Amino acid sequence: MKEHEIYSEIKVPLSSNLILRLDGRSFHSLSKKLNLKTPFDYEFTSLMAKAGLDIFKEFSPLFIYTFSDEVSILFNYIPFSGRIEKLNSVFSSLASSSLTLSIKNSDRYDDDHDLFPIAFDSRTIPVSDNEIFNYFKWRQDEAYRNCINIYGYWALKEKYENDELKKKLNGFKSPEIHEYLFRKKGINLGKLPAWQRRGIGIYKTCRINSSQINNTSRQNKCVFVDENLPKFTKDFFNSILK
Ligand SMILES: Nc1nc2c(ncn2[C@@H]2O[C@H](COP(=O)(O)OP(=O)(O)O)[C@@H](O)[C@H]2O)c(=O)[nH]1
Ligand SMILES: [Mg+2]
Repeated sequence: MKEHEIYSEIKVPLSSNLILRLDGRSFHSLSKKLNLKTPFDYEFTSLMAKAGLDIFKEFSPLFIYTFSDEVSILFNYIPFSGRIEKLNSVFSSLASSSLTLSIKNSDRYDDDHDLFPIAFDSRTIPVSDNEIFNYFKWRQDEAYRNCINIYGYWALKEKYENDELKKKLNGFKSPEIHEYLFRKKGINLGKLPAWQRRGIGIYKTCRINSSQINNTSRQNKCVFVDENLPKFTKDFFNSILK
């Protein structure tokens, strides 16, 4: 029967860098079931980052980036010899079980919730060195677009009903949303917490440990969950990918 497993040896190109992107399945429904806060729910976002951190601890990729219900993972090696079935299934299930466990263990979510098992999909994206920055800039731009739309939706929801709300939101350009939020709600989109505008990164960074006993200092690399990401630049990637 083994010969029927015809996809199991399909591999990503071993000479490329590898990115995986996981995306939560039907998280719009999940957000309703869990009564997530709008525009942003910090606790949920932290649990998404925790799922990223669990992946980081298990597989030591170079960089993980998360916003909303998606997680992108950049590797400097190719896990599972690049076998696509393995990559997609293991990483999406690791994220799914991490988030399910975290939600179950969280005080905020009581047992009355019929929390259906959470699922993520996964795709494998081989990129050249030059495209690493372009990829993450694309996702970070999407995070900011998402942030503007969510705040716009949240502010307009008070005033308009479903269909009219959609029409109104579609007709709004982002400077108009900025203006509306500032005028009506006193919210300056540029001053929102960085994690809402730019997402969260997980990567290793240096920490200097000094010892007074023998007067030495040593640089340790430790995993850092960065909720204050800058706008991505090539320099940012050059520094964290060293
Ligand atoms: N209320 C709330 N919802 C969130 C938050 N983060 C993610 N979501 C939900 O997750 C969805 C993710 O978008 P998308 O992947 O397109 O939707 P899906 O196809 O239903 O998973 C959003 O539409 C939100 O409903 C949050 O912090 N608060
Ligand atoms: Mg989704």
